[in-house]
Amino acid sequence: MRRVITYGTFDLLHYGHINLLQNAKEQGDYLIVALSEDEFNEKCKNKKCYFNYDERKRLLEAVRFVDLVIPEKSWEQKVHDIELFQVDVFVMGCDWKGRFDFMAEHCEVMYFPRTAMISTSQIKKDLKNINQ
Ligand code: C2G
Repeated sequence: MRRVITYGTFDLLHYGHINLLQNAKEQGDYLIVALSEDEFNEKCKNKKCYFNYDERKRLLEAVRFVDLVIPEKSWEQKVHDIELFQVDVFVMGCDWKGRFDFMAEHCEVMYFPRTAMISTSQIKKDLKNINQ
């Protein structure tokens, strides 16, 4: 079984996330999503999510490309995750291109194009404008 992993916040789950998850799943047979916990988002990624961890996890678990959701608690857990879950492929969107090349010692590293014209922050901005 070829195992794939990806990491992210996945707040206000949208079709850009789904495209990434589909691309990731297509690289293997089993997709693990390491989902940023609320504390990690706030302290390390400067992100305040609309949906909390449990709500984001629930949404991801309903996506047919996703086989397992685990918590992302720190930037440093990735190599441990790769070894623990015997991961073959690490996938991220191209906005991270190069940032995780060090992982190539442990598994394949793949970056996919981001989906244009959609992001969680843009959704929030658009909704704010609608209500003004
Ligand atoms: N993404 C995408 N297209 C978009 C928006 C997001 O392909 N229009 C991808 C991102 O490149 C990322 C994944 O979807 O690979 C999740 O995006 P975010 O939830 O914004 O996650 P991020 O803040 O990039 O967290 O340790 C790594 C971090 O946890 C990644």
